[in-house]
Amino acid sequence: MNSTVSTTPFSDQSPGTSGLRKRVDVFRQPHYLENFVQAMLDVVDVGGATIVVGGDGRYYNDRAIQTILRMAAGNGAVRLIVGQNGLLSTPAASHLIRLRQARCGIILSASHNPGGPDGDFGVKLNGGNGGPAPTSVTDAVHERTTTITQYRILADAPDVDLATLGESSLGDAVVEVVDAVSDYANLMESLFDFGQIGELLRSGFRMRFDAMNAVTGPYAKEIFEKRLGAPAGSVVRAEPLPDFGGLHPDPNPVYARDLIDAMFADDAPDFGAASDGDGDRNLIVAPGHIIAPSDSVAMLAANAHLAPAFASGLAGLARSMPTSRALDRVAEKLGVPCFETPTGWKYFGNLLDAGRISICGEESAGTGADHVREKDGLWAVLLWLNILAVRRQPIGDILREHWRTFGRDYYERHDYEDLPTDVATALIADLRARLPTLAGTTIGSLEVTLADEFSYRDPVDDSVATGQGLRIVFGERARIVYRLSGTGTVGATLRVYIERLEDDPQRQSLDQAQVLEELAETSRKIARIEEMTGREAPSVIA
Ligand code: VG1
Ligand code: CO
Repeated sequence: MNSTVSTTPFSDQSPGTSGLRKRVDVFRQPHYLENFVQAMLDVVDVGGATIVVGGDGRYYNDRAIQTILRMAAGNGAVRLIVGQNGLLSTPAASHLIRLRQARCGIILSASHNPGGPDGDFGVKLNGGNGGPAPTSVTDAVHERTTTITQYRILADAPDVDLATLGESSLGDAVVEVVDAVSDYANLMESLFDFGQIGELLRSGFRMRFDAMNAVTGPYAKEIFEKRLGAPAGSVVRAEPLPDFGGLHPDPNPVYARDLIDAMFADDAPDFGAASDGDGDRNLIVAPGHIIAPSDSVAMLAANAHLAPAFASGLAGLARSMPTSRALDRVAEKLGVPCFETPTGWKYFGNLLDAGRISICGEESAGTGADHVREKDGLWAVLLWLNILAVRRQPIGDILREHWRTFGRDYYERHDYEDLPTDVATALIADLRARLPTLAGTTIGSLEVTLADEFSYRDPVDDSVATGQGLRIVFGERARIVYRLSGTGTVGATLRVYIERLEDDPQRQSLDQAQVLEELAETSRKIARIEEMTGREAPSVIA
């Protein structure tokens, strides 16, 4: 029976973010999840709609999904498409929304954040194009959460059986449990040359894909081992676990230590990769070298024509502002535009929908293209494999050749985590106020050619996003960017992005930390980091 439950508004969701990410405990408070879900359903207006629902399988996924299904049915949605066992990787959910022409999708994930009873949980809304809801929608959802007084849910309905494929009814709605993997795997097969990649993988070439006990395991097994014939065991940590086996499912050099160790060993495989909790990020590792995500997207773009999906060329490229400028130089050579967007995948959505770009990426291990509207970890791995299958050269050689042609951007991101929010905000305000005095000055051997706060006018719909990070640019040579994270669940995180271009091939294989040392020191001085936060060094260097 459909019932209306009284509730009280809350304002936990920050405007501008496409979802809500909090500790599991917070989500378990009475009416908490329900409030947010009702706010989303109100804004989207799901009467008569088809909705895709699925998550990364983290702790609380199974409970939350039952609540969401009952609420979607209670709000008049007519078809609820759910991944088997409630699982869908974020890119697979994006694909299903598009394939089935759903009005929206609700994705349950806190991405690369840790899971388990003490970990994080999250819910986010994607639109009918398959991408994260745009700011206009997320702001409306935020607004709604602050005024909401009741939500609608099917009371007394039993849990839906999500283990069995097929249709069942929930009130007046149909729940359709679908194989989480097959549609996505078919999409990948339509984009890449599986014949050629299969030959490579069966030729003695060794790959290691680390699913980090998260959602990509079943996808990777199906695609790499079953369809492409990679030897069994090429995919490791392939079973999605509610607590990710205690890991942070974050494919960075710190949390993907296992993979790095394997790739730096004497008998390293030819190619290593990992993905995050919900499958939208990727890390690519060559034997003895971690490929910076900013480099990876540039190399993928430079070689994309080798894959069937891009055989006829690229419409354009885009990167988030803090991502290194390696991609810009590839775009220049290809003669296509390169857009610079604020951090967050939703900004690529309009450009992709309008056909203005074909490939895009972020420094935070996100790479993707026009096949879905989310970044896509396995897609990036497959494009790399397709390129390797055609070029038949070691990945390390391709990397060095790319640097010789385009220059190398030494790149690091320094995170100062868990700062008091007022301290972090004050630091940004202080630096913002001093930006005008920096332009034209010389710091060490570098001249500041631009010091500003980044804002973005969307070339498709003219919407404007302001306050998207402070940047200090030293011409083509170097750059420092400062911004506050929008995805944390406790305190504030200051991210400082540092890059330095080296186009002398003799100086492209130096120690990264050493090359960047002076610039890193400059980044701390300019922003008075120690003075204002008491921190002498970042908590994480990625
Ligand atoms: C981080 C990354 C950003 C990414 C976002 C979501 O945001 O820097 O590039 O788009 O996470 O990624 P922030 O605001 O914390 O810097 V995921 O894998 O959580 O969907
Ligand atoms: Co993610």
